[in-house]
Amino acid sequence: MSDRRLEAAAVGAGRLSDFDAVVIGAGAAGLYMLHRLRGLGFSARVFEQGGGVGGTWYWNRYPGARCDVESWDYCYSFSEELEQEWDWSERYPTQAELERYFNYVADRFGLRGDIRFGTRVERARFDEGRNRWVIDTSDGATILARFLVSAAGCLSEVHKPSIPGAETFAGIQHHTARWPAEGVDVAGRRVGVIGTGSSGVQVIPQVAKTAERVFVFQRTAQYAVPARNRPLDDEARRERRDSFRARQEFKRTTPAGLSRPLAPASSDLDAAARAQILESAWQHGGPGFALTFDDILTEPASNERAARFVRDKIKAKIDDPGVAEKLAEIQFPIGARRLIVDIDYFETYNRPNVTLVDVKAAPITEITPRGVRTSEGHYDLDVLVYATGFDGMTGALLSMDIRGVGGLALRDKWADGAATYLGLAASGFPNLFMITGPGSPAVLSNMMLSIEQHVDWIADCLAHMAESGFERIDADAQAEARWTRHVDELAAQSLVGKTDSWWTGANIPGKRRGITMYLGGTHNYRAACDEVAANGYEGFTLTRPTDPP
Ligand code: N01
Repeated sequence: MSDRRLEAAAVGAGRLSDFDAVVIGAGAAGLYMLHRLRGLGFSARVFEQGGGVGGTWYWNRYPGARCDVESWDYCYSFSEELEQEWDWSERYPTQAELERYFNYVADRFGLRGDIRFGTRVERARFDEGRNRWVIDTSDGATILARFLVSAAGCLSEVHKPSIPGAETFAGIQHHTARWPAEGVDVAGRRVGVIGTGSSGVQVIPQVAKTAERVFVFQRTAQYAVPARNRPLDDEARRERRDSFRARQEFKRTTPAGLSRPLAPASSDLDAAARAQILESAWQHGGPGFALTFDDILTEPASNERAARFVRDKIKAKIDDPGVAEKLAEIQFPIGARRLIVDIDYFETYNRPNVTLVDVKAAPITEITPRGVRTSEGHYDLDVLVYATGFDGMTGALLSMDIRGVGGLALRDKWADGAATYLGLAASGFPNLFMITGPGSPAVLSNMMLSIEQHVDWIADCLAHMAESGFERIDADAQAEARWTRHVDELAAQSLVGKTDSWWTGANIPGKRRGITMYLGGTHNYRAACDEVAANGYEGFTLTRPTDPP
């Protein structure tokens, strides 16, 4: 049956609705986008595959899951009332507290009524004749929308490596990002954890507290700096609330969107000054350690000084010199992969029930019904935890079948790498916006700040279109090519672009290697987006219904 006839059948069955905008995802980005759309008087519908709001903080329920950006920096700033009403209890918020926050926001702004939970967007195609997106959802409905906004997230598409025999494991197995809400009882059990990225580093100390044995299968040793988490007392909360607006303004002027002071160049300092700065950053704790010097990601010598400092700190925490060596044998520049922030991670290896298994030296060969086999032996397990990460940046977008002008599939357009204009739009996909899409600072920044910046930019663009009678916007191919080249050039100057990680797509077999995030800093990125808007959406073609085709 043709698409039009399918639609006609859907209308007949009462399954077709027409909205100004459809938003994919009810995480931090989707919730705020819905709020702004409502403010513009747009009819909108959000589709969320999870059973509740919060996105990342809905799915990642594993023990120890916690944000590593400080609570008062990792929250919305669009509402002064919200900022006054909500209190954070710790320096770094737990998954549970963040999920409560997003539920509070959904209720506070009455957003739930426009969200369809447990419903995935499967397909979306742009109908050029009507300038409408035709969207098919997992519940069998077809929806028309003038605008389609992806708030699907940068880290939503789970990566589970294909290991021979994985399906035969007879025990309990879960990916950290699909952890069951009711939890998993590991008490007295033998637990294996594959992966030592941010998720593995958070879950391992927690399961080690009650499990009989924990086997950590480490392929790549990683830097981690202490979180130095602590509860916030009334005084600390008052101080943060009072300084919230000023901190928010300051964050907008910084490269990563964090409220820490800007760093000096390592090469401008003598050895004593550098040592003092590194020690004080270590004592302060948190991901800002990667920003200790402003040349840390560009100057190999500056990077190596900070890297050596952390490797020595790691070794000093571990009782067994052989284990210490394996944990501190880190062979990439610090900060070139997402710097991990830990709570008692390395100390956990001093427990008698925790064993580090070096699967770089002796790779995993198969998963059996009873556990994990490496080239050196078999590890009997009752529970297997996959802390193996995500198909980042493009995974969620490409898990849907999105087709633009002429039926071009986004998957085909991006077969050789994601090309976007400003990380907000893709040429040939009119009226589609991406929040924190590839080509924007995204996960290299404070996500809440970047989400608000994108949502505000999109909402302002929609308001401009409505006021000026435009019904269609598409990024120009030349503007997209220029921006994508700029993103690539910035990546080439940084140590980040030269290192294998999920940031560079190296964790996904067959994925084109290359960094898809904008490395020029959120402050410069914001200025670039603002300039495009101020120049009448330069680099985009806007069309009125009366314009000739
Ligand atoms: O995933 P990862 P993640 N055999 O890709 C290993 C955010 N986040 O979920 O490095 C053996 O970093 C893989 O090994 P290797 C944050 O942005 C934030 O931990 O490829 N091992 C690696 O050790 C973060 O960067 C927070 O050699 C295999 C691990 O799995 C991002 O999410 C908390 C393997 C994957 O690490 C992703 O972090 C959590 C195999 N076949 C996450 N396949 C906070 O805010 C994969 N691995 C604190």
